[in-house]
Amino acid sequence: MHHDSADIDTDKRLAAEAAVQEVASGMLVGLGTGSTAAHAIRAIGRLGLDIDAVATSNASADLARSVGIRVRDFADVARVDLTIDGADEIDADFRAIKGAGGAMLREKVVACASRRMIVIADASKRVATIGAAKLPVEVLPFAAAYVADRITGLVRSATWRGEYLTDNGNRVLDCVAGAYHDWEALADAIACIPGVVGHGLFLKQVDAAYIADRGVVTRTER
Ligand code: ABF
Repeated sequence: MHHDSADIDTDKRLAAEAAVQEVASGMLVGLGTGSTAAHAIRAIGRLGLDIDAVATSNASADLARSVGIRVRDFADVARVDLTIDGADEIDADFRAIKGAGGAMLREKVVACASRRMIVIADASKRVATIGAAKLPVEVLPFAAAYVADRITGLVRSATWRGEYLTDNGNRVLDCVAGAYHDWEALADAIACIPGVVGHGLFLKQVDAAYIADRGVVTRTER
């Protein structure tokens, strides 16, 4: 059966609306980035709870404020109660690739600061093994050529995302890792190249996933 983009957007919204039921008054909530996370932000706004939030991108902060959510500066925040964010790929072991939207560094910082991190997605993001999606690496512009040269030895391909700059003023190298045998080793190898500021491999941060498939939302816990 043909599954068109309107159906996929409905699934994104249903996953988001299911996950935001975990948000309660008094929480400090981490807001993700992307079209699925945007559904969650609008749904949180509709809940009308007394919460504070931190955002993983300027776009999500703007959206949150526009729907009446109080957004705090993350620079003043050390701990977040619950973060809800999208992903590009997620496997059964809760390993995820994130960052098609370019916000993976702030997303990772907020995810790591969070007591609980939920991924919301339509079923197209659920994969047997991660690695086909672009794995974005955020690079200090000063170190561009050096990092690209080092990364080339680690992944199948690495392509600059044009002139795109992240909210942090850094460049993005879109890599394809393919079917990798040891994701922890790859994550460590990328992270320790001087000039790499962050990357989109989320191996340990995700606690739960709400995935919607043709209108049916399934929650899984790590
Ligand atoms: C963020 O938005 C990113 O980590 C991920 O790349 C992207 C997913 O966007 P969408 O929900 O629009 O597919 O979660």
